[in-house]
Amino acid sequence: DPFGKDPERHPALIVNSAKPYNAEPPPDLLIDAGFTTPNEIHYKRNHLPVPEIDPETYRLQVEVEGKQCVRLSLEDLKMKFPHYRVAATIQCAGNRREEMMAVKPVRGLSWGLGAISTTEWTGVRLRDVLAYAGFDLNEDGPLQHVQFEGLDRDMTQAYGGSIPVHKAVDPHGDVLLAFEMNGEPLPRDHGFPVRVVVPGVVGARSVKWLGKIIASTGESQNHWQQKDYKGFSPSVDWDTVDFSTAPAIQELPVVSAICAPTAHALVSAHEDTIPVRGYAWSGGGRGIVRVDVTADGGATWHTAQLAPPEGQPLHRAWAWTLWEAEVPVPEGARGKEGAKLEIACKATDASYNTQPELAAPIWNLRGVLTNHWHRVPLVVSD
Ligand code: MTE
Ligand code: MO
Repeated sequence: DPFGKDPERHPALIVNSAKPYNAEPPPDLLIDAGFTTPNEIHYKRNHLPVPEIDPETYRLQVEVEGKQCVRLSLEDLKMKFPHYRVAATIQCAGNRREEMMAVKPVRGLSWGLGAISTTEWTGVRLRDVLAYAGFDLNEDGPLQHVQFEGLDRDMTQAYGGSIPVHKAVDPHGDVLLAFEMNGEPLPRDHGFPVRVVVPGVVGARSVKWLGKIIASTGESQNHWQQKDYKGFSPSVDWDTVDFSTAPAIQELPVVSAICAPTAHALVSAHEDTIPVRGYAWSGGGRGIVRVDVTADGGATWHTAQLAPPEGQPLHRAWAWTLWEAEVPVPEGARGKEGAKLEIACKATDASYNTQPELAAPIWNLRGVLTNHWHRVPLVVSD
């Protein structure tokens, strides 16, 4: 069993697939801990068995095309470069896929709203390591991509991907080679001993168990860069899809979700308002400027109280914003036992992007980029 040496996991996680291990925290647990997600309940997304890596013999290969390859030990990484701490949310492209599946089946794991988590990462800057390996930070040259390769592999391939060079070397881009997660060494599930953290970009590019970095003219040719993690029209199906026609997902669109109450929860017939809590986040460092909640299908909206992360600039906002709102029970349902209602939320980011109302117009065969209004059905009870 290639998965026989996978680590132990927290029993509260909802398992979407055991081998490889893919799991998410239940909605209330996801935000109950507050701004940062405890490592044990951070969602876990593995495509392959978790590799066993000896930190003593670990070497990171760094190659800048046209220069000699550099090999760095874990100790080298920690000693040669300044350390940075960055609070960043990582979200899987498939977060909330189960809602897209409800429109029409898709291929992929059935994620709820928990394939997103927030961490204080500690590591060194990718930009510093690239410069050390000979990358000229001042030249806009032919090397337009930075590729990452993981040490997890099966018979045919390793996991990998790439990001555009401007993100990789931007001093405000905060791309880290992280060795700590919330002040602890990276857990095995999250990439021990070193992973990339690409803030504001789809989780798929934050390559875990990092083995190799290549600054290159071309994009990564890895399966997960070329043949997966791309968006298509709702009219494209598995017979007609041509993955070469769509760009690899990098920055993600704005998203939000209601974590409490959960679906089919009871609203007391004696209460006039419903306390609602959730998260909102957008890609590209676009901070959240507003979250609106409705209990009447969008006729009226109640603006949520935001708890934005402290000291995070609005256009370099890598971490999510938690929010809460007191939403009046609509006239028609107030005090009426058995009445059904539905609450929904949508967020607006710093570029005034907001979420589409419905899933059907953004449906795609891989079930990625689900970001329509998040809806939660409720029942009034005594
Ligand atoms: N890196 C490697 N080496 N192998 C993987 O399977 N999964 C990617 C990314 N990095 C993956 C990887 C995907 S799709 C996501 S969403 C994130 O890791 C998940 O990170 P997490 O498991 O720490 O939450
Ligand atoms: Mo992912």
